[in-house]
Amino acid sequence: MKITGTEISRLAVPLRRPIKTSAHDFSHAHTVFVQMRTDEGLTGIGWCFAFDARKADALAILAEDLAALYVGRDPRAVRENHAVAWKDMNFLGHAGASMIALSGLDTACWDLAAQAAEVPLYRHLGGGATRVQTYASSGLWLDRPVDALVDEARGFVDAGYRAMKVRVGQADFMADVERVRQVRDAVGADITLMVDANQAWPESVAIRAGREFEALDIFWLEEPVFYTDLEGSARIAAALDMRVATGETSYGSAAMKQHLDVRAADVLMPDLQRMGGITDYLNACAMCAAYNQPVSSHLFTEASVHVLAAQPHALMLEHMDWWEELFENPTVVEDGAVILPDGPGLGLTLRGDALSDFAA
Ligand code: SMN
Ligand code: MG
Repeated sequence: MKITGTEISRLAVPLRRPIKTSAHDFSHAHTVFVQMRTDEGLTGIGWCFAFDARKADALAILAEDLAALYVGRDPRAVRENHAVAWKDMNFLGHAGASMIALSGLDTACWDLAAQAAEVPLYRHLGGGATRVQTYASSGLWLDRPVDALVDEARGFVDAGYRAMKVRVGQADFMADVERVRQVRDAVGADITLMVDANQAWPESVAIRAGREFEALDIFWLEEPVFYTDLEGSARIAAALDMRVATGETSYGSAAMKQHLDVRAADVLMPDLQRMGGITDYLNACAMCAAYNQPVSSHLFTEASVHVLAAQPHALMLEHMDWWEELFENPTVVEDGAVILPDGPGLGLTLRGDALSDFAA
């Protein structure tokens, strides 16, 4: 089987609930959508994105450049294909835009490899789980007035979620604590709550805020400090009884190893596109296992669920609804878990009009 070519489409996908965190204020996922074709009529899909149209245009050019390297290669040799792209990326580097551009292609190639084996991707990766515990994450943004925040939290429970993440990170951290307290009161003790500070706090504030969140039985405190401050994050993780989660902003499994070496957090949450796709995400998962640390995900629910279903040490899949409208069979959440699709590969069926509906 050979890859014959790759179509790259630029989409502007509107977010149902525009994002507001201490680091983001965005309304669209400007998406680079990848369709990798084979001589046997299979199509593998993947995608990457930016929050800005011109940045996504730049990603599309880089993805087109890397896609040429896949032509004529066997899609089942995913790691070999990845190595070819990896070598080519040496000049621009294994981080930033070039890494993000690789992720859509590498994901599409894994989709093809599993389709060729006629099994769902999670089975191809050795997974047995047919459902993965998840948390609602496309909402509970920082700009919600507290009444709306509480309503949204109740809505997630009604929709079948058993866990959700509230954005924090205000300079007045006690205002965050009060908002989270109101959510806790509304959803009750049985619902798992996480908080995400999106790197906003100095170390000392993060520790004081963390103590308050511990009293509210918060499952994890995410990205308390600037993402390169691994030692600061490690000190926060050591000072708190609650879990600290981080890793979404760092690139590649090598960065995950640096996190693990200094015990920067209790849970790592590699981001599929910052891992450059599934190949290096799997490498990061293997290292988490070797360091006896749980592994989670960041964005990209549809692809990450396959990776986490194959990790016995997985802890909570992030559920984001951003790309759901592209597919005839959007992600199903039942009783707090994402149900793995049973079709071959990623198991996603692109809606006929999706690419034209959202064309940038
Ligand atoms: C996040 C990251 C990027 C965009 C929106 C929200 C957040 C998360 O850090 O972890 O979901
Ligand atoms: Mg986060």
